[in-house]
Amino acid sequence: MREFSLKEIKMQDDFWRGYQKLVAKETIPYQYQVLNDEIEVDVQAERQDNNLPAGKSHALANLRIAAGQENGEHFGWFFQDSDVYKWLESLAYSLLNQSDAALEKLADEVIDLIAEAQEADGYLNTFFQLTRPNLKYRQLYFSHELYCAGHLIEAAIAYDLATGKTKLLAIAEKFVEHIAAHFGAESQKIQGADGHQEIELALVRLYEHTGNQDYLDLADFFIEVRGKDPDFYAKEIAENIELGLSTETPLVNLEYLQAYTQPKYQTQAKGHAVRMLYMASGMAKIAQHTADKHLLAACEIIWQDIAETKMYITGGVGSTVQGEAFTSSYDLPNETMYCETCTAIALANFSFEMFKLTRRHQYLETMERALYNCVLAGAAIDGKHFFYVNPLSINPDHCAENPDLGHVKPQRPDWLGCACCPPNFARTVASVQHYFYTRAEETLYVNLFGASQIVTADFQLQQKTEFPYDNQISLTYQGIPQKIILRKPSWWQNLEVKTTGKYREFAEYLEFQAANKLEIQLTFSQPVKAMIANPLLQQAINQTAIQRGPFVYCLEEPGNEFSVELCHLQPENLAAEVFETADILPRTLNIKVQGTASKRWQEKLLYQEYFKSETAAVWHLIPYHLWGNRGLTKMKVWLPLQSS
Ligand code: FUB
Ligand code: ZN
Repeated sequence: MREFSLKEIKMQDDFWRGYQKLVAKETIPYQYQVLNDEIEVDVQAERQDNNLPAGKSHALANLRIAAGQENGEHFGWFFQDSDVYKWLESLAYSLLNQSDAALEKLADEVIDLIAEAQEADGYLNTFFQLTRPNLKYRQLYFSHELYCAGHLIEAAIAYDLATGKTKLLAIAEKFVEHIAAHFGAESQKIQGADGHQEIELALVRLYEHTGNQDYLDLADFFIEVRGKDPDFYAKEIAENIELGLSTETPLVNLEYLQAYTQPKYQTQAKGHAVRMLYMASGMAKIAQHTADKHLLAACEIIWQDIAETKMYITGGVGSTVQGEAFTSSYDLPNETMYCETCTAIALANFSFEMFKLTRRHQYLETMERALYNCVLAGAAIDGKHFFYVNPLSINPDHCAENPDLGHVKPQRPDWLGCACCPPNFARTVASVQHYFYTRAEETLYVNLFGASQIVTADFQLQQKTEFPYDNQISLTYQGIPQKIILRKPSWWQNLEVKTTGKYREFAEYLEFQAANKLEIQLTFSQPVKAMIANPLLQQAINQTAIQRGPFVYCLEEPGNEFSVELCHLQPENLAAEVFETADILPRTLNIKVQGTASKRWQEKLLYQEYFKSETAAVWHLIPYHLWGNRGLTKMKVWLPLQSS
């Protein structure tokens, strides 16, 4: 199965296209100003730790210093360059959605700067160039040299696609040449992998873009070499000391780096969550091209471990700030969680790659959950404020006082010292259409819903719908005869299908046979669902989360008479009402449910003997991704069940 080119699909809906316009108009110009330190913004450290870089981005300044255009020192994280690359990638996708000469000019200038910063031999990483040039590729236990290279590659592919300009691609390929000269199976080359996965999936994308098999082989090498020699990092540290290149003697956590064994033997999601998921996406992409059964089996079992035991209902993952990591199964704390925006992006990607690999629809459900909830929560509706971690329950007072919540921000900051999430959000939204449709042989897959159009050399498909605001979809197909497989999401009910052709209905999809023309009309309902968790997930025990369509809902203070902690719901008697407002987004689907409010708060006592004391209450819920857009507020996703 393969993706369509982003040139072939256009979003036309209010929802995603609305977000894409916001990204083009507000987010991309704003992010440039931040990366260029040209506006006063509050750049916060991602958690309470005075040693972390904060106060400014300096990402473009680092490149200017490396290019010899400016004097100064490197500032920020050792992967600060990747912020610029992800910004460029989002800009490129945005140009595909709508041309913008001013943005394109800005991108060309940044690309010229990157070219100047690149060393003559192809190496490019401002942190190592400016702070420790003799340790290039020698501190892989933490280094993000290849992570940054991966983001450079992804940006270069996007910019080539959008503009046909190949300067950035040439920079990226020259860097890859340098990497290939230093890493590889040959004994004289480095037999280890970078501290943060990303190069693997990017190299497969480069292979897909250029057809150069060497890139696929190099991607495969990086997956194969990780964890092959679990002592690799200890040896590199010892060698640096021996050669007098460094005195650093860090303790390397192999689980954190997914380097405790080779990825193909891994059976659980362990360690740093984004690293894990970027690696798994790379593995799935390689398996698509090599049919490697070991990689496929590992991907399937890792995905299952996540989706069945380690994923929040919002599609975020990562249960602890310590190592930004997965913990054990069924450990999903709602207040101290990590749920970094990047994890949801990575989970959507991994799930999509698994769908392309196996054609199994379960992957699309998870991809959709991540996209419509945790990913979108990553940015405010002004497109200029960003969450790094995405709580499912918050009390701003607790955040202010409790050091264990130092990473949980009650409001989206202007920017972050570790700014991986904001441009990741932008590139994901700007390219969201690539998740909507896929193709294999003579089959077209419709994966997601939203007004959009595909135009290729051999067919056209128009999806007309007001979804998510309405419950009807019409599809008009014209082109070569082919099968159309339309996903049936788990949240559809009362489906009615009308078509000018024949179709068969399966549990998870509808299959149509299109001659040269086909019309399909679907009507369905999106009932308000009271979700419950597996009882092994004790952090959600005796609670319910409200979901409608792909959206998980939450309670926050505005619009509610009682404090959110007092809410109790009885799923059988929700009497839910869905209503559209212009409260947050111009079109927001809110939900009103009947429930009760505990009156025990009237007592001053902290503890007392049980007594039943509830009063009827109407609760107003909003889509989770929109929380935190109306000032400082408490917020909750999981709501206690009313005692009977
Ligand atoms: O290390 C690069 C990125 O920064 C990771 O993916 C995030 O988790 C954050 O640590
Ligand atoms: Zn991030």
